Amino acid sequence: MSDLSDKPVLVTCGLPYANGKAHVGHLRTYVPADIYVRALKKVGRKAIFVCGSDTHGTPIVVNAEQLGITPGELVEEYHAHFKNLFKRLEINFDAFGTTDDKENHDRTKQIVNRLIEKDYVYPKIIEIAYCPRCNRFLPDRYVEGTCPHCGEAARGDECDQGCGKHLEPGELSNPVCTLCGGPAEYRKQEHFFFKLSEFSDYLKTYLSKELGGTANARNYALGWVKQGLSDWCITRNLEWGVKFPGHEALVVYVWVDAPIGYIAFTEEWAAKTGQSWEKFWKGEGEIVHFIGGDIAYHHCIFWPAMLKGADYSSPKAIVASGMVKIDDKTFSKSRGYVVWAEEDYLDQGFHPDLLRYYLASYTSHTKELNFSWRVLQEKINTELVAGLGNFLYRSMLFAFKNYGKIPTGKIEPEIKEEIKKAIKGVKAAMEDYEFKKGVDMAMALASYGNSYFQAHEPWKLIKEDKEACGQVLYNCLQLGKALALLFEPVTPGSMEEAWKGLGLQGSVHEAEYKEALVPLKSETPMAKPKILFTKLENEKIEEMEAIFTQRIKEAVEKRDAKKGNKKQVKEVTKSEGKLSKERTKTQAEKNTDEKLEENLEEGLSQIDYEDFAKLDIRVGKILVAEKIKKSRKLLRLEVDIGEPEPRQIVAGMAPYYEPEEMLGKQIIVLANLKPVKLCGVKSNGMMLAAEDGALTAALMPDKDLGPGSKIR
Ligand code: B3M
Ligand code: ZN
Repeated sequence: MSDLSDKPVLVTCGLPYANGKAHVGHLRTYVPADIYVRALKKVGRKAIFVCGSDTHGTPIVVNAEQLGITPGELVEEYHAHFKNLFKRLEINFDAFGTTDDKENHDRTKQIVNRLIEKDYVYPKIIEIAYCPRCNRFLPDRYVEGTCPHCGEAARGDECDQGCGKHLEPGELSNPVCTLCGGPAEYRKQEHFFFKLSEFSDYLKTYLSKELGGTANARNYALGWVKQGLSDWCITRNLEWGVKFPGHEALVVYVWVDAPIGYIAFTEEWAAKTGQSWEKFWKGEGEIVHFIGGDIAYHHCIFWPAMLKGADYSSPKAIVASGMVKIDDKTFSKSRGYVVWAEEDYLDQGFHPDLLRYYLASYTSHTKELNFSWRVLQEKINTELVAGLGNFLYRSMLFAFKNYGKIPTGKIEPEIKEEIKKAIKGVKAAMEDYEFKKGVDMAMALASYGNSYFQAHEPWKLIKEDKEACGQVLYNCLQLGKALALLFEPVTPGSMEEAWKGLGLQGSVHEAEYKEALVPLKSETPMAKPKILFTKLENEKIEEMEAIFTQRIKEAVEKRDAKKGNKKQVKEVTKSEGKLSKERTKTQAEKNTDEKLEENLEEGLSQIDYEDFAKLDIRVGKILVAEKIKKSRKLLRLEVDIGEPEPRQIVAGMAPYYEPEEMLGKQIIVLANLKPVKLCGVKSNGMMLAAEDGALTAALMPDKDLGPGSKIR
């Protein structure tokens, strides 16, 4: 397609860690990749699609250790889970291996040896975090501490909470062992480095002139190269992984053997089918990687440098997807903002095509995608059911009932033009990885079909002129055939049904776009058509929302249980601000917080009425309530507390109340608290709330009182 010539294409997807269940976030990459491969085949391209489980690295070892099982046992379970899930979603890989397969061990060793031979690898004594209590070196996630670049809390290999930079061993400040929680120390040890810095010029040219795909991945990577590349430590002290040649106590870093999995899985496919893997990795075949935007660094920098160094072909295109939000909130398993692909979706009886359609058509591939049950319902009911499904079903049903076969007719020129236009548009959009645009263009043909059907009123025409009506229906069914082909990459299962319903031979999966203009055979018998898409009913969506709400509630409870489950009337604003790490506090503010916390911790001591009288607590009426952009927790309120001007108060209530439901409510305000700034917004006063485990409620008087009424 546009980045590509007409050579065979190998498409890959970022490898899921065999470490946890699949969720909607994962699918944002896999579904469009599968759509792309199917669309390639629809224009007659030879395309191979491979992927597999990422089985190495410390997250897997740490998890297995916590569960008391071996890493091998852990990855076996999740490998089976992913494999089965992809099948259920009709994401059809030609090979789906694991990075622990022999093919990958062998290929990784070959590549590392080649890099050593070519003098791209050198040993260096470096400082590695070591836990004297656990008596072991602490690679990657076995150590946590402070990021040397931004000062935020970070893991050994990545500043996950702050600047997002990749961290090399020894870089982390204040290292702490994650196994025992004790302070770690740095000890000297020999490790092996890849001379990444020598590839700067190569990467600059490659990224700016040769690499296709989406601009997001390329541009970030180019920026990083321009900032200067450091050599890359490619060994770790672990037992689980691919052994570093000649050093039994070391394995290669997971980001060395994981992408090499792409080659190993191609080899597995080649062995299975008797074809050549070299044609992609050493020859003229073209490689397209689909990845999540967060792993662009690894794919655009480490990986092409390794391939170049070891004499393999470089990827032709890297396509990076945008982030996924759940109900407009940042995806987070620990907070409950997650939708599991199996238990929340497939096992609930939802058809895979609906989610595939949602993921492809919500927004463009590189933008942020929000998943919500309501939006799913809305999109499915108004687009798939009322648009595409309605047109296909009504055309087929009308033809079946009145003719029992494909009526006699030919494709009229207007219809031919519409089909040609749609194919051209869809093809171009898919070539540019603009999946939403492609789906919208295909849907425009369905709308055209609906208008055509409506305008020709076949239900009247059939009574007046059965032959003319047959011609109208023939056009509709031909449009239906084109639609089945155009939508097959997105909703494959349903389009196979449509294909059969039209009495067509073979499978729509094998057919190409160009067949859309091959006339249907008049007189072919039709079977009773099936309804292709059914409406998502309110009750089901409400049921799903209830499951989701319950999950968030449980997550909050779990977190609160961890915090010690305090039952206090508390200052919501402050504690939320503290939790959210969203601002840096002044020392003075920290001291106040600590004091407050101490008081709460110790239990409240007795006070005199004079102490209480110092507090100016009043009834306030909320005039304005809105979310603060940079914060998940905070709402900005304007509250009438009986003063000439309303007070601006920042409250940590966003997780518990929608801004709209707070409007006009009467609340209790501590009016004489010293102002503070939260997330850059001044808070002049404090809203009172009570917390009981998962429940947080604003205090509100049960009678309508005038704003400013005193609490005594
Ligand atoms: N296993 C998953 C991720 O970081 C990681 C991808 C490897 S791709 C070679 O998204
Ligand atoms: Zn330790």
